[in-house]
Amino acid sequence: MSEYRLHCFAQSGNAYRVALMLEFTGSDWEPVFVDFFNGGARRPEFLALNEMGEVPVLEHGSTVLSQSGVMLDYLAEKTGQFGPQSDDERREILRWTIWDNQRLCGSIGPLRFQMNFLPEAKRNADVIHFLRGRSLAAMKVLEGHLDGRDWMVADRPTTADLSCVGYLYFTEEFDVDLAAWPNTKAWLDRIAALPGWKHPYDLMPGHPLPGGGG
Ligand SMILES: N[C@@H](CCC(=O)N[C@@H](CS)C(=O)NCC(=O)O)C(=O)O
Repeated sequence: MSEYRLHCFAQSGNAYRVALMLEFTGSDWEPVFVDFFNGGARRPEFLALNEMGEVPVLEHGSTVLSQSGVMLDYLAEKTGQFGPQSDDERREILRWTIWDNQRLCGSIGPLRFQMNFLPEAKRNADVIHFLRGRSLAAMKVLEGHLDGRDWMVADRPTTADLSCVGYLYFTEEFDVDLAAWPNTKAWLDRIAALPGWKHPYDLMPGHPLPGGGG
């Protein structure tokens, strides 16, 4: 059995950031497929791992973690990579990770879900409009922050970068053309050029979905 086990599925940007961290750090890890679209995160055995009913979950020996931000922090500490080198950096990484979870991926994740994975009869144009507004507002903050800088927090990539990219390699699935977001595009290309980078659909199991989409 691998040292780390990540409960995940290919369409999950929340899981992607942790899978990417495991890959970038050369960790010995394996994905454990959660059949999310068929209720896999609501089954008793999954809820026993994470009472929040959310993917991802990371297992490392007897340590079981939920919340990707916690996992990134844990892995930075365990591997000595992508972590802070000062108290100021630690606070900045935390600040952007919380913002990402709440505003950036916290808006894009449900937007993409509404647009791609919810059965068409259940999609709601008002909800999509609302989430799209929030997503674009957050992307504007990101685009502005990346103006004149290569990485989110430091002069090197940190877990703040890995957190924020969660859903941004799926932009065509929520109808965003990165040509209009040059700083974001250049930053995504920089991350994709790091050794070990893989697209989420190549890194985690479950793509393509049997019925199409994602
Ligand atoms: N802040 C959490 C978000 C996790 C999350 O929302 N995961 C989605 C799958 S990508 C989920 O499990 N959603 C379950 C639900 O909305 O009920 C994290 O970063 O781990």
